[in-house]
This record gives sequence, structure tokens and C-alpha cells, in this order.
Amino acid sequence: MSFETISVIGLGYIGLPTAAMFAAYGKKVIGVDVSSNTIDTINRGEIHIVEPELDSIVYKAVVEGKLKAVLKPEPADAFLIAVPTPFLPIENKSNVPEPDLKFIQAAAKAIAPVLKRGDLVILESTSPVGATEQMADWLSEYRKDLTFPKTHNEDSDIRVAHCPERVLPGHVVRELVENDRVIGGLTIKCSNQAAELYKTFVKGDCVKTNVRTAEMAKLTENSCRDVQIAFANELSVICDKLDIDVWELISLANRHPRINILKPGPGVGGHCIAVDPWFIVSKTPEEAKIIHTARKINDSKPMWVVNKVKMAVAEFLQSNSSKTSKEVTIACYGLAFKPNIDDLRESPALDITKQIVEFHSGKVVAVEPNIVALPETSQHLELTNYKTAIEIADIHVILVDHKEFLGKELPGGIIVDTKGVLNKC
Ligand code: SAJ
Repeated sequence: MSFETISVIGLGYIGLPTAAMFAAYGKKVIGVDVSSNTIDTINRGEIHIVEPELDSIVYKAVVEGKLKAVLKPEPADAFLIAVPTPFLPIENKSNVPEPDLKFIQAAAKAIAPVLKRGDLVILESTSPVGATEQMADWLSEYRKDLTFPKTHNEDSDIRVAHCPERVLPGHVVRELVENDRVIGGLTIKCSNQAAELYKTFVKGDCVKTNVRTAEMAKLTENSCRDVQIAFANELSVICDKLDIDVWELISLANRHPRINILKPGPGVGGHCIAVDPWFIVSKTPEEAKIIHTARKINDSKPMWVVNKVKMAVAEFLQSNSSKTSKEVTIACYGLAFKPNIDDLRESPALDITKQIVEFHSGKVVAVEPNIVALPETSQHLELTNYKTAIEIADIHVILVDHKEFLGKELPGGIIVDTKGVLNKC
């Protein structure tokens, strides 16, 4: 089976780089997205997301006629679905969010009319266990004239597999090529075909397994990181209570040959680590005890930081009795969800800053070297530069360890350092 035309459904942070990479390696690629803005941008050879090196790859692919973006799916030999898998609003008593597969269902519905015998459909979106089988059921519902692995095993007309993306934002272009891929087909033939397809550009191993293991592997990777970060965050709270410098503590413990503690911070952000563990918890709530607890620990960290800032304001007013809280200026350093990127989505730093703006009657400024304007929702917050912030602020809240903050002059006043930036000076 050779795949000449590949269709990628969902041209976001994963879909667009994947589409561009197939095009760069000679495939004809049809990208599909529901946003006409996205389609127009890509067809101009431009990109709508921030990802190093991606712009030139997309530009070349579009100019050479290898990549085009459309609103409505067209026939192809393989379809890769890379759409979001968000949560449903919490309605259950246990406060555990349930995954919402509506975008996967919509993608299945959209590609169903153009599916033909011999096509391969791969779900790339990070999904709860069982989602790929569910997607295949939806496809078979929409195309009763075609056969699927559930009923026809290796003889099915359509092959279906799950191949979760595992790339790190900011390093997507390199990691797409170098990382190993886990490939879980609904049957062995499905796995083999999917592996053959990824071998177009993947230099890492394409390791084959069954579909549920592939789904669980991705959730396991991100849950493992979440649990490890929760351990670090819990240590930071314990150390604060016991008046121990957590950064020194961790660096000492990490001198042990078999210990590698991650870094505490203001909480866990982004679309992946703070989301994926819930897919395990919602499926197996009785069993997923550590994973659930880790989520709660990491989710509670922003509020802990906000309380620290409240305490800092009280401390400042106590030692500056002539001032009122309206005259106290707070500077927040970093708004992105992790260092050296401009991505503010699901950022604990932004969330904390907004909460400070809400409770504090005085001025609040933010320093975020990776953006030029604040999001529209950040009312009463002022964007400024590092130099101005250290001059004007009475309380400094360090929320992200951007490279611009390391090794800099120590600000005067009270410092709430959630990232151990000061220890790296
Ligand atoms: N964080 C800490 N302490 C640490 C490391 C991270 O507090 O020691 C925080 C970060 O500040 C950030 C959050 O965790 O708020 C997540 O950042 P991250 O760099 O750990 O991960 P993501 O969300 O950018 O990307 C992860 C990666 N997964 C793993 O490393 C296991 C990536 O490989 C996945 O492809 C991606 O999720 C995804 O799409 O699922």
C-alpha cells in the first residue's frame, strides 16, 4: 500500500506541523480545518501558530503545491485526525471532568463521505482509552457500505489506528522527526500500514502495539510527568512551612544517583499535562488514586501562590504603616505557561496574575518578554519591561523562569519566587 495523498483534519499545533512534514517529504497533503481564517493563512504560505522553523516549511510546501488547506475534506489515501479533545463542563459530584469527543465525532462525520475502500484513518488526538474504537464505530455508522475492523478484522475495507502525538511545543519540528512513535492499530494490518505511513518522515522507531495500549501510553506519559511535578509542588509547600529552601533541597536530593526530582512552580499549565490525567481518572475513578491526587495538588498551587501574595501585601503594609494597599505596586514576572514561549493558554501564571488584579486595590504590572500585547481579558493589568518593574514595584511575584529573568539584578522589596529564579542568579 502506498500513500500518495494524505489528509490531516485539524490544522492546529499538531495537525499543521504534521501536514507540513508529510508535504516536505514529498506527499501530496490536503489539510482540513473548520476555520476559514486558518485556511486562508495557510494557503498564503503563512502560519497562524508560533512554532520555530514551521513557517519556512509551510511556505515551501504551499509554494511547491504539496500542501493546500480546505474547509471540506477531499478524497485521500490516509486521514490523520488531530482535533482537540477538551472536557465537558463538570456536572458529576466527584468533580472529575469527563472528556468531550465531539470534535472527533465531527471529524469522522466530515471525512465519512469521501472514504473509499483501502483508506487508513488514524486518530492522533490525545484521547481516553476506547476513543479510537468509538471513532471507528461512528465511521461505520456513517458509511454502512464500507466494512471496518470490528466486524471484518484484517479483511476490512477501512483500516483504523491510534498514533498519539508526543512532541514538545517549541521543539515540534525536530521532535516530529526524531521521537519514537507508538502505533496502535485495531488489527495488525492497521498497525503495519500506519507504521509504514509514519516512516515517511519519522527517524525514530515506530513501535507497534494494540489500540488501547497506544491510547493509554500517551495518557501515562503525561500523567507520569504530572505526578512528578505534583511531588515537587508538594515539597515546595512543605518546605515553605518548615522554612527550608526547596531549591537547595531538591538540588541536594538530586545528587543521589537514582533521584531526579522535577521543579516546583506556580501550577501546571498547557493543554496536555493538566488535561490528560483526567482521561484516566474519569475512566477508572476508584483505581486512579495517585493520578487524581496529583491533579488536585497541581491545580491547588495557583491559589497557594495567590495567598502568598496576599500575605506579602500584609507584611509590606505592616512595615510601611504610612502606606495604604492602594499605594502598593505588585509586579508579576512571566505570564506564559512555561519558560521561553509566548503561549498563555491554560497558564497558571496568567491565572494568578488575574487573581492578584482582582483582589489588589493598587497597581499591578506584568513583565512578559515573549508577547507584545496583553490578552483582551486582562483588564487593569499593565504590560511593562523588567527594568521598569523592578524600579516601581514593592512586591515582586516571579511566575515563570524565562531566560530574560535569570542572572538579573535582584529587585528590592518583597519577593514571592515560585520558580527559584533567584537561586539561579
Ligand atoms: N512544569 C513544572 N515543573 C517541571 C516541568 C514542567 O512545573 O519540572 C510545568 C510547566 O511549567 C508547564 C507544565 O508543567 O506549566 C507542562 O509543561 P511541560 O514542558 O512538562 O509539557 P508540555 O505540556 O509543554 O508538553 C507535554 C510533553 N509531555 C511530556 O513531557 C511527558 C510533550 O512531550 C507532549 O507531546 C505534550 O505534553 C502533549 O501534547 O501531550
